[in-house]
Amino acid sequence: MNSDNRFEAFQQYIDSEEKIEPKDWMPDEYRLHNIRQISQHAHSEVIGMQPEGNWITRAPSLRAKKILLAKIQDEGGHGLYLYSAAETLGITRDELIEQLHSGKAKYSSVFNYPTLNWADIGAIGWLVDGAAVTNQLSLRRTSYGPYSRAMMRICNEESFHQRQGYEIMAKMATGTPEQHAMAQSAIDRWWWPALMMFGPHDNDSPRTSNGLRWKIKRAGNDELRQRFIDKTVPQAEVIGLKIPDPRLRWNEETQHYEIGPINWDEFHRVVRGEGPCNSQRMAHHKHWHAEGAWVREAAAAYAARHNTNPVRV
Ligand code: BYC
Repeated sequence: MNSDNRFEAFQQYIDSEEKIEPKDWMPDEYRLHNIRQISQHAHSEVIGMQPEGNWITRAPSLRAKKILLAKIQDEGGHGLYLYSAAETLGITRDELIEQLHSGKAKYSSVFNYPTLNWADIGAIGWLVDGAAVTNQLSLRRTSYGPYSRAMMRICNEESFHQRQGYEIMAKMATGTPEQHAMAQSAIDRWWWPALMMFGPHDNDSPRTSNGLRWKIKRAGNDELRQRFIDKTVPQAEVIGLKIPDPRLRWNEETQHYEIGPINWDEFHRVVRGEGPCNSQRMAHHKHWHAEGAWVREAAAAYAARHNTNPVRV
């Protein structure tokens, strides 16, 4: 097969909804696109543990603490499945972490905002996991097999996370006036960053065209954002919280909510590293990665001695 035919056969394979597996031939651009997206996703899961981890010692009850611990542990697990999926594309875990530390690899902008009160934990579960699962439900059908299979399991857990966040928000929003005010403050601060998680508008999204062509992405950024808005606005109404957007309105004709403009300057600033917590998040990751070096060395030594694959840490 000459190389043109190879590309054509690859595209036909994708178009017929077959999954690409690690040992299949794939164009380099497809491989690199997946490494970028999957590793960005993995880094987001792991860095995303930080804003919530901040509240483990201050959870308001033992029940709340147990749930939060389990949820954060789930996010760490998601990171591990996704790093493993990225490694099947011929990049090592060390290289992936090095790309995060050098700033070459991104992670989701939303994790560069602080968690100021307990309601923020509810807002993260409800809005951030809610946005994530809206995106990830579509990614279950992504064309790269290991990524798609990781998404199946992740989605089951994320939808549970979304509900635990909504439970916290519902309790606070219908509690004392002070609790209600904390819940409203949390939605005021997390609503727009959650919408930005979906990425720039489609006409300003350089990766979308290849992403859709290769079925790595199964829907555009705007379509997914709209799905999230349409299902979340009524949830806010049920618990008496106001969406912080004076231009929000229901369009009877399109049967969708319309929103005001998103502050893309803020988005680009945060992605560039100038958000409220970027430097804190990276410093924390670098510090604890260095502290964990002895665990990785011990695992590698054990594996060498027992002739097994190193335990992934
Ligand atoms: N933040 O052409 P575009 C979780 C970048 S964590 C930062 O639209 P694409 C959780 C984008 O990378 C789940 N950067 O790109 C964990 C690109 O730059 P590069 C997180 C962003 O890839 C703990 C440029 O902007 N979910 O659930 O077609 C606690 C242009 O964008 C962002 C995922 O990671 C952003 N928000 O579409 C709680 C989902 N948006 O790479 C919860 C997987 C865009 O060219 N990722 N950029 O330098 C995706 O689905 C896609 O990568 C995106 C962007 C929709 C995010």
